[in-house]
Amino acid sequence: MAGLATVFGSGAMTNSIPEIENNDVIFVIGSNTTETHPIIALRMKKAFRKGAKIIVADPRKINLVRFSELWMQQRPGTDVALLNAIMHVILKEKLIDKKFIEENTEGFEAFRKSLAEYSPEKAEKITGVPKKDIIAAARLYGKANNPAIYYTMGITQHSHGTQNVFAIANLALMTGNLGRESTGVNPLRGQNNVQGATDMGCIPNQYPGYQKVDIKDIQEKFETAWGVPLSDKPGLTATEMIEEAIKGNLKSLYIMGENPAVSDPDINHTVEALKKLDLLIVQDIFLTETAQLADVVLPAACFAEKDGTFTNTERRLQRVRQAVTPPGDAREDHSVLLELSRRMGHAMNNQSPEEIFREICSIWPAVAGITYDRIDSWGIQWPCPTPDHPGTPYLFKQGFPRGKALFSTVHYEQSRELPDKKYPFVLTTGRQLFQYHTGSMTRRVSELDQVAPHAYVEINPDDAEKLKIKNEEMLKVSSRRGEILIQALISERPSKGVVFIPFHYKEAAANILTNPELDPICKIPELKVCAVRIESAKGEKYEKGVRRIKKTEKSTSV
Ligand SMILES: Nc1nc2c(c(=O)[nH]1)N[C@H]1C(S)=C(S)[C@@H](COP(=O)(O)OP(=O)(O)OC[C@H]3O[C@@H](n4cnc5c(=O)[nH]c(N)nc54)[C@H](O)[C@@H]3O)O[C@H]1N2
Ligand SMILES: Nc1nc2c(c(=O)[nH]1)N[C@H]1C(S)=C(S)[C@@H](COP(=O)(O)OP(=O)(O)OC[C@H]3O[C@@H](n4cnc5c(=O)[nH]c(N)nc54)[C@H](O)[C@@H]3O)O[C@H]1N2
Ligand SMILES: [Mo]
Repeated sequence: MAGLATVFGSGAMTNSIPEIENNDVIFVIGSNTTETHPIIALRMKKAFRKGAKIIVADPRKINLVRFSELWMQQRPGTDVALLNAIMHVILKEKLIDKKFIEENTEGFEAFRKSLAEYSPEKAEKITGVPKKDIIAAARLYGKANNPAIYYTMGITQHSHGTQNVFAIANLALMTGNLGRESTGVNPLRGQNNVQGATDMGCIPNQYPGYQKVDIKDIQEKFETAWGVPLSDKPGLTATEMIEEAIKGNLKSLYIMGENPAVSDPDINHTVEALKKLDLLIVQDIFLTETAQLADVVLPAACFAEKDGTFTNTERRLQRVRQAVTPPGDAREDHSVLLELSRRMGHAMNNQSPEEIFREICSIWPAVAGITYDRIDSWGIQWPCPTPDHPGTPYLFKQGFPRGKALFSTVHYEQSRELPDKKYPFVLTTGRQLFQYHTGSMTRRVSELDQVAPHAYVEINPDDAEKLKIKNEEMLKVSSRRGEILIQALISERPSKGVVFIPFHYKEAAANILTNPELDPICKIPELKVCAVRIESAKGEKYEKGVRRIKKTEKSTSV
């Protein structure tokens, strides 16, 4: 998948946001778009009013289901089986784009054969989605002129997340829905500037612009640009660092703008790892749960207090301008880094955000044509290689980076922890509209606290009846790693046997329960599937806003 994976690895949308309006089929899989990307969801609704048909594949009855032609409620963790069966039907009903496959792709034969075993009947057994709906989805997507796929964490946060993404890429490739306007494979990026962070090499094996650290020419290019010798060894991913800290191999850690003591899976384990470090430095705008464990806290300025650029989910570089001055000792992140570097004996030349931006454009060819002047009033989408280039709304118009796109053969694998007698429910975790991640920012806003004041576990009415649970009753939810106290929210959203907890609330942190198993390729944790037990919490003490950490039998840190 080399060619496509480079781009999907960057997680950018292949196509742009305005193009959504002209999709005739919108396939949303594992994205609660109306709550997590509400502006993009507005475009989807606009397309819907223009006649687009929406297919939703999500284990929960999310808001977008109301607008959908078809909703497939798969069991969490079964997307490969679902997607392969959709492709099985597309193949059988001759809805593939033969010309596109011949001209633009490789590996079709092996891929075609791999689909044989994924009949809709078999997929129904694995996924719980009725055969007729799988066939209907294949026909809707396969016959559309401008269909696009939108996905997010429901697809990636699995021990087989990479396989899920490959399956999605296969679906777009076999139907020729890449490299054209209003089509594509579109992962919606989560944070305002996570695209920019990835573009800038906040990945252990790449320098800015997806340039690999272990390629000699690239190593030399960056050594010349920066005037320092550089290592050719890929570093560790964030999740691997926790393991190395536990083993005692990682001695110090500098965390900027993350709160892993609440956002990492199996928090008991994470906190133990952070405590084991010789030196923990945390640079944040607030004294978070992670910062409280630090030896040194560096106060940072927030987005409204600094200059620079943010790059959004459609690869658009945009200017950010300082609106207010930072409070107290808080400083812009880049100036803290410059000062640290100077004190450690390496004074950097580039000081202002604009100078740093010029350096970026000089070492990453895809943005070589962009200047502060050009993005003064409106951003530009990379690639933009020359000063007269208008930017690129959608990728692959002129073919794929590796020449031909490669089909991958992917097979269904079960999630690592499945329900059993002791832990009979599947827990899936995620977000809701009114809170953001670990709540370190949003839970300080009293208006948001009024609408979304506490954690809850969504549970299907049939399950609630069986367990004699009343709405809003306090429950104890436990997994092999820990337990939390949390209110019941009886809801038709999850199916029987599946429960959902938003991970925003430290006093009932979903991540005390989650499974830290990783996808072997991209090292993302399996945050969307683990096994839990649900009981009444009678006699247990619960305090709003007070962190409660309790281990159970097999927390990996015990
Ligand atoms: N309000 C708000 N918005 C946010 C954020 C926030 O914290 N709050 N965070 C931002 C960030 S960083 C991100 S990454 C995005 C994430 O955005 P999303 O990925 O949309 O958010 P999630 O709630 O994590 O999960 C999405 C959906 O995946 C479904 N799901 C669970 N298990 C599975 C499965 O096995 N297969 C499939 N196909 N679906 C499954 C869930 O039911 C859920 O509806 O949101 C961004 N936007
Ligand atoms: N169970 C479960 N866990 C999950 C997920 C899930 O779906 N389920 N989703 C995962 C995903 S996709 C994500 S993205 C993570 C998010 O996890 P985190 O990134 O750890 O969560 P945030 O609360 O967004 O933490 C960001 C921190 O940055 C600080 N900050 C804000 N602006 C600035 C700034 O300008 N400079 C500096 N230095 N700091 C700043 C904030 O105060 C905050 O403490 O959670 C992951 N964890
Ligand atoms: Mo995210």
